[in-house]
Amino acid sequence: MICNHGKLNRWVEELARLCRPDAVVWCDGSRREYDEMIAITVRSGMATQLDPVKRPGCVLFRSHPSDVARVENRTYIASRTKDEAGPTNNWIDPEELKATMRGLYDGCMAGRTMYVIPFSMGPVGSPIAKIGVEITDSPYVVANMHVMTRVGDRVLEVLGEEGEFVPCLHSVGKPLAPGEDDGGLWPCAPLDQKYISHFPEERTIWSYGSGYGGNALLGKKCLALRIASVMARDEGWLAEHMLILAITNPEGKRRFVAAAFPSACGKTNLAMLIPTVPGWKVETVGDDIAWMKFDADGVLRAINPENGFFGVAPGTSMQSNPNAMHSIRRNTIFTNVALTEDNDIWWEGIGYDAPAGKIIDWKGNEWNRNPEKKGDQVAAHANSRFTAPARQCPSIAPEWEDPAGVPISAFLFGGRRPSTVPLVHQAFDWNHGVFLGSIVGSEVTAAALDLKAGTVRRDPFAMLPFCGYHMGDYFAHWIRMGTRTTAEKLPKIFYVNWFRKSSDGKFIWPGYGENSRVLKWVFERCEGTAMALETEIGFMPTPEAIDRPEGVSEADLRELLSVDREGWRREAASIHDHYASFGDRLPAELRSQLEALEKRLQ
Ligand code: SAT
Ligand code: MN
Repeated sequence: MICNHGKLNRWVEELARLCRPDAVVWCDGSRREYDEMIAITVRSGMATQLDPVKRPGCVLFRSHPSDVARVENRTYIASRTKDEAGPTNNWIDPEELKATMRGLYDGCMAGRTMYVIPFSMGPVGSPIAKIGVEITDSPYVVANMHVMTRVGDRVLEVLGEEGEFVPCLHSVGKPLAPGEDDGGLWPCAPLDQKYISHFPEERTIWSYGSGYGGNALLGKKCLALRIASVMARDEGWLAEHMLILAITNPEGKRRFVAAAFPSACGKTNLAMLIPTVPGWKVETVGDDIAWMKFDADGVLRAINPENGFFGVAPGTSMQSNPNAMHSIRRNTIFTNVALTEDNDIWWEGIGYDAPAGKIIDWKGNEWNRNPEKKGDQVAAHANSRFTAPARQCPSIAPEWEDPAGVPISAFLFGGRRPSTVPLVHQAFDWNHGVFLGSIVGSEVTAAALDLKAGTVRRDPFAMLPFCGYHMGDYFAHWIRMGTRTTAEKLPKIFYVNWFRKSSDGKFIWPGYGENSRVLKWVFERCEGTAMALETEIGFMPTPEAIDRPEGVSEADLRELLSVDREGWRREAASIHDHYASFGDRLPAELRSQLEALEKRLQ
């Protein structure tokens, strides 16, 4: 298809002159094109075709060992002023950053093909969807974008001659000399040359030097969260790091819930949960991102802007997430998992021992099954991934591609909190709910990174690495959103914690499918049928209101549903520290929420 969009054509020409690829290819989003991308990478030795019977249409990639995850310390919000980016983002002056990056982009695609990928985040043509165009020199990125977004001619049609798009420029940052090739290895640049840059005022993304995940698939974290959060602030909607699920009661009544958790809290598992409560059903709309707008009736409607799942492989098993395991049976791109002798995949926590025969680890070496406990000799990298089409998920909700979105009844927030925070509590009202979102965090377990074990690493709304502007203004935006419709139409807000531990360090709540018992209470609160106690921290179920799962005693449940006043007083003190970093951009409403909590705890 010929592109008639003047601005887009000029942008592509300008970048072709700067990056100097051998060829420019416009992507049409066809199956033939996807197959060609896979064929190119298999031929070059970068990808391995998996067993056509066990894993039809599946391939395995191994990245460079230095390029295995998002690089937050190389991720920049280059707004005009540092203050606009706020205390939670890395900032460089946009002109300075562009000058540096232009130098890097100069000739960076030598020996490679430049692909132009028109893509839609959200069902093509949905009033909530947005269009992006990614330029990349990586066929791996093209194939992944085919799965994770909606690519191709349909998008150019909607874009027309002057439609709006977010320009996304990506290069692996490894130009080739004449006659040189990658030798079957994953191309990328050294860490100090990696830049994942966002220009929020221009709504533009420039990424250089990494081929992995959110650094390179620019529709996901870069567009759908960092840039979209800025658009949402300006245009009065919400771009959130949330899963969306549908829950249906035995009478057939459906409600939709969106939920935000920091990483490693089981978001994908919750989105695909199989309820243990008889007669109830949970279906998946999305597992990572939600875009939400009020419709003409004042109902908040959400779409999943993505088209696939980019899930963490290790720990995914038929026990923890059978729907994910079924989703990755075919047409799936695996990255950095282990390869079995019969050309299948394997990872730690897949639910069975590695099969007999040679196992090739994520670095491409023969795996030593009995490492003498030296270092972490895992076969699959801890952040290894599967890229799978959402439509392959057995629990996918029939409405998942509805361009109008699904009506949201409730928000859940949560984190890993071994103490203090109960299994579930409900906010008194919208502003109290925004307060709960603003204090989301997980307790640091090992003496990891920069924090002492036992301290809470705050991750407000699970947006810490993804908010494209000042977090204090982001809180204010949430407060403002609560004034756009009536109180009855606003989603109810809940805080959940699946991770309470007993004094002997064991999880009290079994989690996984049993979390449906909490979802049931949430559902019934939205219906107005469930009883609740008013406590210092919010509305809470009585122990009788939650069906007790096997292995949880009455005393356990009472502990899970009690208010730890001493713990919450310490929590309030820690929230003061957390809030101090936002200075005078912290909305007064949240300061008064904290004061009111402290008063109630006195
Ligand atoms: O690598 S991604 O940013 O796409 C996923 C994640 O790290 O959460
Ligand atoms: Mn995520």
